Amino acid sequence: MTNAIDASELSFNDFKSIVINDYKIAFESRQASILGRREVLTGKAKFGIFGDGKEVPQLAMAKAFKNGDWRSGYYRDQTFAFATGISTIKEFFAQLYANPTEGADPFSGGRQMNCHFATKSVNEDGSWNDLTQIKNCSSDISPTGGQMARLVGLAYASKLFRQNKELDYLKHFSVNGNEVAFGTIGNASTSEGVFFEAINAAGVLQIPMAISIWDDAYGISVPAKYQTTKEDISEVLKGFQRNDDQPGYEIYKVKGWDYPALCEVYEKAIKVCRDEHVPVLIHVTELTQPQGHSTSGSHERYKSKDRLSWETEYDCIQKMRAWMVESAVATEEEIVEVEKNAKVFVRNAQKEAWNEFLDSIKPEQKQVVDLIRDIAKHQPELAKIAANLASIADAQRREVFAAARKAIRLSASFGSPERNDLLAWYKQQAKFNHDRYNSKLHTDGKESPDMIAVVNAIYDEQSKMVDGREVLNACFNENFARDPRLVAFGEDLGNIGDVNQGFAGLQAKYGELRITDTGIREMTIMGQGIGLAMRGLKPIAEIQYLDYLIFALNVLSDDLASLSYRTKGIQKAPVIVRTRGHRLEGIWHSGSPISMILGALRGMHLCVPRNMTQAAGMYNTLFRADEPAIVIECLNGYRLKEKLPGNVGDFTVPLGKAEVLEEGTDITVISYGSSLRIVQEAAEELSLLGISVEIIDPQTLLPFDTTRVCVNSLAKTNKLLIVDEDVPGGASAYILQKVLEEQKGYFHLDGQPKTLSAKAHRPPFGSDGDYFSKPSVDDVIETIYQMMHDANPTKYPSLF
Ligand SMILES: Cc1ncc(C[n+]2csc(CCOP(=O)(O)OP(=O)(O)O)c2C)c(N)n1
Ligand SMILES: [Mg+2]
Repeated sequence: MTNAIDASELSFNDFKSIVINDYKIAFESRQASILGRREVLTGKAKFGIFGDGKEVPQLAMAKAFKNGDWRSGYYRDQTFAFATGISTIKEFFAQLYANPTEGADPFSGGRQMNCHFATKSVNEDGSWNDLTQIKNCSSDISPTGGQMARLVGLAYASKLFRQNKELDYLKHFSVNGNEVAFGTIGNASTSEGVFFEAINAAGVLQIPMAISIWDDAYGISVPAKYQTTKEDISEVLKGFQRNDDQPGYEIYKVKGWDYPALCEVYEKAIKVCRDEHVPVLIHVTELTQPQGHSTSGSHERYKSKDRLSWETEYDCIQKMRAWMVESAVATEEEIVEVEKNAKVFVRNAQKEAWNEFLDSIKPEQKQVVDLIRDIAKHQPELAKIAANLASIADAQRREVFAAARKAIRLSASFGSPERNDLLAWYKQQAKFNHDRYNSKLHTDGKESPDMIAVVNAIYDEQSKMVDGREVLNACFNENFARDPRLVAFGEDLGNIGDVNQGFAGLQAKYGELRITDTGIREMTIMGQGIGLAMRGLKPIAEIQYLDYLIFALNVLSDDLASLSYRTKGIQKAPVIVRTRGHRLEGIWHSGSPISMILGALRGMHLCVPRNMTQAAGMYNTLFRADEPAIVIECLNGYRLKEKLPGNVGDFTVPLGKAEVLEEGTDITVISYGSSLRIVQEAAEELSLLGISVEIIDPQTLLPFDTTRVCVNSLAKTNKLLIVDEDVPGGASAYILQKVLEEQKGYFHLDGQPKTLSAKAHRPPFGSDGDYFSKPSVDDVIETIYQMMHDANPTKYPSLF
């Protein structure tokens, strides 16, 4: 049975059964919220946030949502998820319990809080599913408004699929760009900057984005008067309304308890959005929170008696029920029957989910109890650990493993075959637990960057010396010709071909749909990339200067970098973030905040090429792979001459492979990006002083030197210096951890390892500002000389 309501084509009985079915879904959803809260308050789950009070508009939204469409929403949308089949009630509870067993929580593998949904875009081997055949839900995140940036990209993809005929062959991703990207957001979250940025971007781009605002007049305890000008977001946004002369939005306002009006508005709004590719905004007002915001508190603390009684009266389910009776769609008895069945159904689903969760741990509990009891035969004091564990009625995995580890520790001095059995069990389980709790930081599928064949650059006598930017330009040109999925966009990237001319001339050649200027809106440039990449395209999303990455860091960290992990690999977004950084001029054009990136963007690859040829090789790898990455080109390198490889669009630089740039015997210097040229220059003078420097370029910091080039060098030189332009204790500390701890480099040192970084402040403008703030050739020479002096003061007398 279809659930669409088109009264002209329906008999009354069909209409009636659709409405009753809708009511059933809403009522079940409410029961799930009520039971869910109880599960948290009785300690069976840690926290809960539910969609009660928002059920009815989501029924209407679900009706308008077709296969191939996308949702980018927030934690209130469980009713939509039930109505579309994106979630079952049992799965909802499995997520509430954080059940990591395969298939129990299909959205996040037990990793996300409840009501954080996602659908399966990617198969086990990393290949794409047919996204036109499913109702797609991009993985939810908890930061309020965080869904907005990605929403722009999801909608923008439809525009590209409709307008760029070269993409017609991508049958798995789109049917003529007919797909609508549905967003949902709470009224209070519209105060976030990313909301306004996204609304403006979609209006400019004219894309099929349908944003619903669930307005319950609160954001936790803070009422609308502190949130929104005029306390009315659609009123405020009226200037976005399109008219006969100017494109813009269609804006609708509808009461959230009015089921027939909601169905009508959604049908109308989504038709405009889908057919004309016009963004629409549906402001759904007068919604409630029957149980308050979340399980963290009660709303009686901050809502007045009047408000609370209004919420009871205007509860959308109650209103829908009254309408059904008044308009004779259903009798009281019929409704009571639906409600009775729904309660039983939800209760059973909850019980099943809880029992499955416990049953997944019980065998482990029993095994550990038995294994410890066996050891206790020789070591009676361990019997208590086994008894304690056995006595826990609903054991968590943590408790099972804490007991096992304690027993392993306490039996260390009493080796026995029984202890070996426990150890063997523990080691085997560690693999399963890694999969449950730690896997899939990267997609690691068949198109992982690791799997891309290494192709060396080819040079011959005819190879020309060109500006660095021309190497990039040639690389982009060849790849855009090869792969129609590639698109690039950013500030000044289209018409003039970016501020350093890497894309010069390419918009004219490949068209505005593929190489495009954007507004100054870093968050949604990243979101544009994420949405496109989730829908099978290959975006290069540009941040004009590395310093301005900070404006987009939330989107990259919360959404892109966590995507594979938080969905346990069922979604991916191979966005390539292109930017340029390191030393140039002034406080905001010479940034090298690498430790910020290392700290915030685990899950992405971080490429720090020393020149444009290496950058091109990395792009060639990334264009053929399917994981997200950030490439930082050297700001001061675009006009330096480099030799143009004959296979500039094909040669690849593998990620994680460090290179020895210059061999030496006295000291190992690790550096990257623009600093490498400084180190190389310093090494020339040092050789005159009789000091032989081995210079290593890790080329990528995530991953870092997977073949242990650094430690092998250290084994030879026994001295280590790290040079970079980050703050002291920034990326250089990360490199120390990698080389000294992970690669066990400490073992080879014969003196104190050193780091030479920029000063803790940003550099003043002008060459002198650079000289006194960033590591200079003089600084490198003197630091290395001092290290040699420390080791052998006779041979290297003090300089100062
Ligand atoms: C960036 C960010 N800031 C703060 C929070 C904490 N927080 C969670 S929900 C919420 C209120 C959201 O209110 P609203 O958008 O109206 O949605 P509602 O819960 O009312 O449906 C806040 C402040 C968060 N999750 N993310
Ligand atoms: Mg709200």
